[in-house]
Amino acid sequence: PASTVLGYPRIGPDRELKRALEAYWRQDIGLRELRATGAGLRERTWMRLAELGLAALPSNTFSFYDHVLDTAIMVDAVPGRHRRPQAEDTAFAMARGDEHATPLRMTKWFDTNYHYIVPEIGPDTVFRAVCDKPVAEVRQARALGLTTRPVLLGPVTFLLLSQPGPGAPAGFRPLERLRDLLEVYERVLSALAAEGVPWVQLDEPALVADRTPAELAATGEAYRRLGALTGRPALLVASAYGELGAALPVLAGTPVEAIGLDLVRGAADLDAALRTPGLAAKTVVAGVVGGREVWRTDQRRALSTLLALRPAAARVVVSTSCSLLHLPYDVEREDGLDPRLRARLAFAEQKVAEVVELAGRLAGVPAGSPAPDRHDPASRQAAADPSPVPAAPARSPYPVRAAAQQAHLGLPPLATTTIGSFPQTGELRAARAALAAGRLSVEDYEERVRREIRQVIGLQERLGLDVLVHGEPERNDMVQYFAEHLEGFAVTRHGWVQSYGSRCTRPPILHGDVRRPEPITVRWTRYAQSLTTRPVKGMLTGPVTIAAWSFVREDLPLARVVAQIADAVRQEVADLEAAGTAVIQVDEPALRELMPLRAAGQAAYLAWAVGAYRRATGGAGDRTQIHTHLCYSDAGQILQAIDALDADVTTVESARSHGRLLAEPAVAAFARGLGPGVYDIHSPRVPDAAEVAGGIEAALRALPAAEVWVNPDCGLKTRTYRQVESALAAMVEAARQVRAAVVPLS
Ligand code: THG
Ligand code: ZN
Repeated sequence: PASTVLGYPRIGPDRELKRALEAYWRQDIGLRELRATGAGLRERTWMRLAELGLAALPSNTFSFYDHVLDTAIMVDAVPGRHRRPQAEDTAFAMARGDEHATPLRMTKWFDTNYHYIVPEIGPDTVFRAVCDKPVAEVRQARALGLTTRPVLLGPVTFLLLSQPGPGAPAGFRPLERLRDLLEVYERVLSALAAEGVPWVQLDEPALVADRTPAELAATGEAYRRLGALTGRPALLVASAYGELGAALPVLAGTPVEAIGLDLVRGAADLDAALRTPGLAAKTVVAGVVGGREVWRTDQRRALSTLLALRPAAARVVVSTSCSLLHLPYDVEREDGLDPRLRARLAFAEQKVAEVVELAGRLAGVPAGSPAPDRHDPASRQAAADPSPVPAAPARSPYPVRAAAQQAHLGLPPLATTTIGSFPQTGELRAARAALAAGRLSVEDYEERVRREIRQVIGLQERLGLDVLVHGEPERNDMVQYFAEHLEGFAVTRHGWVQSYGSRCTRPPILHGDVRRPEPITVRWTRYAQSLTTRPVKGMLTGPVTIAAWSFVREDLPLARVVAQIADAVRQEVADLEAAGTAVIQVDEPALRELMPLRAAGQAAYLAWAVGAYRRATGGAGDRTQIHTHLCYSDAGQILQAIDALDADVTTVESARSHGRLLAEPAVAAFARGLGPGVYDIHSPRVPDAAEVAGGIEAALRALPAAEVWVNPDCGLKTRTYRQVESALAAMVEAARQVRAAVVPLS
């Protein structure tokens, strides 16, 4: 029976890759040991997939950091500043930067919580085939007696996800380099054919977003050309994260042997496939098992989709809707979950078993049997959706509030603050583990947390920051923490999912109605405020982000689920305010992430998402300053929506995108507090005051001084105290210098 998956988690069931990477970066282990860890993880994955009965195994889905980055290295699109003798070190220099070079930008991968490294492509980038990695994985699997299907990021998606290199002329688009890049892909395909590889998978998820006629034409050209290569492996072009729509007939008109469809989020591709005659001679790799959801697959429904598809294609292979990268490994290990909930869940291993089972069932239905009647329950998002009614806005217009807040807070222009979290020390993590294991009492643990808060407040006072934070020492993760304190959520013990590089999260599982049994953050914020006369910001996560970074129930429209969370956040805002908190930050870093990939659904999404945010924050009084923070959101593109959030101050990432944000016309029109991050916290590099001052001055060229806030571009959780102390000292010093130089003394 024909079965496969488009990709698999790679971090390791116990985050073995994370541990090895971080040990290598600390120079505790060498490259040999790091490579051995990688090889062990790949072997384990292939053996497990084979054991579960999967017919066709993918390879090259492993990565030491990110598969888009690996693709840039495979085509030798490596900026000169990042070249190192070993490919792994080149990748790490590109991804993380080091004392010699700033890193490439990092951004969200489609509508997921995974982040990829953005390649830089210019008119002069010299492409060259560097096939070592895919070839080495094929050989490693072959030594185990296994034939694999190497997975490559497709050339069209690779260029569409790239950004113009630093020297590129205005208006240059990386896709202009497609023809040159195809030469390299031809060489890679030939090299894989020479290894005896029968099939190669080319991932083209960029085709599920709206594409211009020129982009679709380029796609057709690319696959006609790769298809015409002699002596090549058979080609599977796979989509994911939505429907191919207009791209489907384009691909069907090329000589590729197989097309992969996401029949979960892109269910409309089923009818499109039946109307696409070019598919009749091809294999359709049918993604009927969801790679984004943790719920068990409805086998009857999936089988009916597979049977309906049969007449459209020469062969139907059962598969997943996308790579299983976004799921934890194994739900069987979660013995802390309510068994009734666990019985409804499927993580990566269970999804593979579902694919295998469906392939067996499909094979058991004789070809030519009539397809059963399809019942297509409208998809959840499209279901009749009584969009939540935003609470009547209790707040005055922004200028009125801003004056009230200024009178109350008395902050200087270019006020300095941080995004909320301070470094999570090993000691703190150990204390949390000891608490969980019953080796530390709640009282002792809470005293550890209070000690950390005292240190963080003391540090910020010494550095001279204007708006302080308590540092979030009580939180493992900004979403997990709230999920642990709200009804309706379950949390896992081992359910780690890669976010970027070595960093992972454990997405909570939202399975029931959300309710806040009692205040969650108030006592920590109140304690921090008791230690200082400067304002301490309350720190909350917004309703869209809590939903986006969880696995959510599917029996209610998403807008309704998010509105329930918003009501819980609204109660927390009210309690913080009642406790005397003058500044409350409600982060919405995932606002952009849940945005539909196609324009058609975006306005409706933003309307309900913004409505939920206002429902969460709109109960605050005028004097209470509401902050929000968005990470890697290409904030310029959704600044209008950010404006509609009606927060008083917005902090955003902008350090790594080299002032691109500030150039957006919408920034000049943004008449509220704005803190474009002045240094990149995702890199271990520590900036000096002059560099930060440059960032502040750039902001002042786009915005009036009264609106500019000075802050890092994200939370400081992943940094060390050494890095944070120097960087924040530089930041405060830079703000002081610029204030003295450009802001007239009043
Ligand atoms: N939480 C969640 N999702 C996120 C972020 C987050 N998505 C976007 C962005 N932030 C991604 N960044 C990070 C940054 C740090 C970590 C994870 C994602 C991180 N994780 C710890 C690790 O891997 O060691 C584990 C944290 C824990 O103990 O729970 O540092 O902030 N949900
Ligand atoms: Zn951030």
